Amino acid sequence: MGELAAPGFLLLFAVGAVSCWDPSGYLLYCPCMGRFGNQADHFLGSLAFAKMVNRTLAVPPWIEYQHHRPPYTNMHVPYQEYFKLEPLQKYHRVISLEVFMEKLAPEHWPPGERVAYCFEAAAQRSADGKTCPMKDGSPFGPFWDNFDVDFDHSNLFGGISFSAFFKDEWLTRFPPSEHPVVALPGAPAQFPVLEEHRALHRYVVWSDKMVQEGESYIRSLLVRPYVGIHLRIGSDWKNACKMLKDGTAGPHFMASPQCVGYSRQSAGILTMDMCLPNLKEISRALKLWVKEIGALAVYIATDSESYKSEIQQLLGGKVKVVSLQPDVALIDTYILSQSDHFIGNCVSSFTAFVKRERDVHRRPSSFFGMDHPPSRDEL
Ligand code: GFB
Repeated sequence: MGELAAPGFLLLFAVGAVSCWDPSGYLLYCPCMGRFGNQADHFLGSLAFAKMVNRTLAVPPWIEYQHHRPPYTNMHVPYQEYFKLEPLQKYHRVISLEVFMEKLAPEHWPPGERVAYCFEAAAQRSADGKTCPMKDGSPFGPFWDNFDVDFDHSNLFGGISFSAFFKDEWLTRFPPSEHPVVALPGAPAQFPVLEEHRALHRYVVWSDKMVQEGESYIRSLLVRPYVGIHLRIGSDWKNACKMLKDGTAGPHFMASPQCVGYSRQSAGILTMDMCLPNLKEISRALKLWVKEIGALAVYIATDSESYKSEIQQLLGGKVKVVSLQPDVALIDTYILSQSDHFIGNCVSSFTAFVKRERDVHRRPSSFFGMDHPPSRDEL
């Protein structure tokens, strides 16, 4: 996949001298689809796209939707809050969007000269049919408002996509001399992340703050070996999985290629147990893996009920069962990623992040509903 490390001078250019303008141009986008796992999938694809078109990627903040507790609005959390920026430079030139806006935009991308780039089809929805919908509604508007950005013109394109097939087209249609900053309404990437971009996860490295916080929870609450499980069973998820039950969704459903396979022709079966495991399936998988690794503790990460007492009862009090339900969801992903065995949800991109992180460090993972070939009865 051409993952060559950036030469040393580029590292210096990008890390040390962020206020130097990159004549090869910049790529900006709003991570405007889905929550953390979706945004992380899109981030890997966008990083690959930035490298393909040889533009510095302005790494956007994570958008967090805090509608149920203060500040009851979208939060824009800098990438570096959770991960380090420097390891990304080993793959390609990056700058945080915050630094881009503070140090470079005033001179090189000033108000009045901000061009939005989007597909013609996206602009057709605007009043004049020619304006990119950069700030229409949430999270689009609040995202750019967070950086005091308004767009002055639109540049529409059609007949291309973000795939490698159109690399030359991107380079000839948008030379950096004429298009120094390409700002897009969404990620220039597919969801779920393409199989060939999964390995880019190795450049996503936890921030020191996350490691300290995560490790201190593990030390104080857990005993090794421990099994980590991701229970994605909340109401939005129940609704999503209904599409599988009623046949509207096929085997490729959200993040499911991670477990049924990326090829549409040879994709495995996607069962309800894989999408929405019930207590029976959760118990079966847990008993199996607790026994298999001689676990002394179980960590439950969940978007809903934790089934903590049921699981405690199931394991007969010999295994410590912990669920933190932290305010910062990323603490759950950290603890899951460090577990001795992980059981995830095949369809969830929150699980997909943990699975990729574990693959990078060669830690074992499995999925609910998948420890054995599914039978027809489970469909
Ligand atoms: O991460 P995410 O894109 O994964 O979105 P899916 C799920 C969000 O739910 C996470 C919370 O980012 C968390 O905020 N969440 C889920 C959890 N599981 C846990 C957990 O174990 N612990 C904690 N603390 N929080 C997609 C969404 O979710 O599902 C789409 O991105 C849409 O917007 C779709 O809702 C149905 O891929 O699971």
